[in-house]
Amino acid sequence: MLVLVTGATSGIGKSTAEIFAKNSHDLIITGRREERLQEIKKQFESDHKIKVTILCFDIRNLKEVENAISKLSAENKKIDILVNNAGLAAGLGPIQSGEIDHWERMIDTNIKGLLYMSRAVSNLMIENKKGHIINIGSVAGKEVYANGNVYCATKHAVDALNKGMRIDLLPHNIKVTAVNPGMVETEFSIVRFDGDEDKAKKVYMGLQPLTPEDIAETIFWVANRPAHVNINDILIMPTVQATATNVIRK
Ligand code: NDP
Ligand code: 8X3
Repeated sequence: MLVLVTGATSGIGKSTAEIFAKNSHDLIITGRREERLQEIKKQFESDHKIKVTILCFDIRNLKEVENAISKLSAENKKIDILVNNAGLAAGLGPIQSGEIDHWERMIDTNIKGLLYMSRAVSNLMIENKKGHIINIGSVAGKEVYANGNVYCATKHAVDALNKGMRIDLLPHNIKVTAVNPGMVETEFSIVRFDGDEDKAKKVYMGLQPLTPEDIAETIFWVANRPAHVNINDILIMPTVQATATNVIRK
């Protein structure tokens, strides 16, 4: 299988790329941090004897997305699985004082970036007469929590797009799945709090969050169901987290 993972430079995306690499699948990995992409390529190609293609671009930029996908070799255009993972939360505060730049980053990345990638890659999948799009949503796409307003809205949009894509791509033998995690310890909270690592650590203090590997294993399982089986939607939480806000801490 050839697997394209967006946002593979850290967290869930990197672990997802790794589990497919360990299982001998070729990869196309994307992100903005080229040095990290190069390191990952070098490591995976030498450890797992697979081929890794790097696409370094900002998913918010339609031209960059279309360029990157249209320039893929004929072999690399036969993408079996697209993991729409690149995304972020920026800020955590009430709507009346929300930072416009935070809102635009989240909307442009989590909704528009995901749409640009899905449009470009689903057309290749239609040509190949098969494919599987795995959208990384969130518990924030299932419920809304205080101060999560715009992030929750973007993940609710992913939830809706996941359903819409499944309907539209049904005649084309393309599976569509959403994997929706609760708290996963990655660079997510560092990004959310604009680089404030102390604040980010507090999010996971006194509890055992999910690891990016937990989510990668779920994605890998979803991707490996028989041809006639599609997993529509999964909500996966740490055992100590019942809802977005009901968490047990020590
Ligand atoms: P990380 O911050 O560790 O990883 C985010 C990835 O997205 C990075 O590889 C980053 O790459 C990429 N990315 C962000 N913005 C852009 C952009 N403009 N263009 C291209 N790539 C971009 O966070 P996670 O691994 O936690 O997040 C992955 C996904 O999981 C996100 O969609 C997030 O919303 C979702 N999620 C996370 C949860 C959590 O608790 N961690 C829970 C539920 C869902 P680079 O910076 O190199 O561009
Ligand atoms: C990330 C999970 O609860 O921080 O999507 O919004 S949460």
